[in-house]
Amino acid sequence: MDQDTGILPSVDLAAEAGRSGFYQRAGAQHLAPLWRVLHGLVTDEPVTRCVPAHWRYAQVRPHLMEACRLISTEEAERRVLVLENPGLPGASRITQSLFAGLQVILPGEVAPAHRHAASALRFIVEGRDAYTAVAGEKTRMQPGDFVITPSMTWHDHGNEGSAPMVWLDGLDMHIVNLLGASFREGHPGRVQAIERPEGAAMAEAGCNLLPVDQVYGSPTSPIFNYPYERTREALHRLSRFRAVNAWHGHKMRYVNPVTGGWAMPTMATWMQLLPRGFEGRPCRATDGTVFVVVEGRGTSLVGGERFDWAPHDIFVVPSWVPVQHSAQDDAVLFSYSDRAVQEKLGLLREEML
Ligand code: GTQ
Ligand code: FE2
Repeated sequence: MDQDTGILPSVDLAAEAGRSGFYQRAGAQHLAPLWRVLHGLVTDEPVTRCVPAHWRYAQVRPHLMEACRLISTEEAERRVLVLENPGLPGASRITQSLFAGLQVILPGEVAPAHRHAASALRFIVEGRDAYTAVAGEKTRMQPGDFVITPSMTWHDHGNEGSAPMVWLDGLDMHIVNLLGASFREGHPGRVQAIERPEGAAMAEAGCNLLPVDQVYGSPTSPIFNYPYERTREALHRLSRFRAVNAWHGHKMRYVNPVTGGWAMPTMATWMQLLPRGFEGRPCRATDGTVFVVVEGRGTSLVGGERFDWAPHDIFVVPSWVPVQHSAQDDAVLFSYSDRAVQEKLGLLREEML
């Protein structure tokens, strides 16, 4: 099959040349022959230009710091370096469907309030005590925390700490844009009004209890900060009594306590502990997945590529490419993908190899 046109090799090239006038006349009426593109549109297996890729934090960080010298959060709105999949340059995609970027905010800086239809996740990489305010409530963010900005909620960020703060932004805007459903608004003020005390969401939804009189309308978890302290404790505790999964190590999914489903309607999120010496078996799935190394060193084989990773590194596994992880130390990996969407649409396929 021809990669560009999707045309089958069975097509008679001389006859095809004889049809060129027809193609031109039909084209003038905005009509195109499906037979020239069919097999590129409906592929036998997932086809994506997205390739396996690895960003070493040691090589990324100097660029984040240089960006801090070159532009303020005020001017940039968000000071973010986009993690561009090398197979999709200029597309602001790390996988076929998802965005990833590293955002940096310096002590005293504010990233002004706005809201949009796209949902965002934040995974904290470095620094302490910067806050994000979401829908009238602030949360202070620490390394390893998983923080959610639901669709159309006002959000602003600020660094009240004493060191630069870096986090990974994961957004679903390419899914929103595919559907033609994007909206965005700037807040009239620089920051939104704070209407709830810090910790309100955690008390209401993060303690295995829900208020009896609360009505839930949003598909997003009411918990908007899943602190690493608690995630880490759970992983280490369960690793002491629970059998390790041969593919995933000890892998937990972040859940919405109201529904038991994913914490976000579009993006699935996980945290996994690979015990020291773990040698995982390969698996593949249709959801291209972004991994962030939280702790430890190890190696992931992604298709034919070998990624030797260290804390704060990021790597991506494209759709349907086999991956297998091994760990030198006790290692912890955060990950996210579009699995929440694929499951809802009945599209997810997974193979344990
Ligand atoms: O922090 O609000 O990386 O709206 C991209 C879009 C971050 C944010 C991004 C955003 C944000
Ligand atoms: Fe935003």
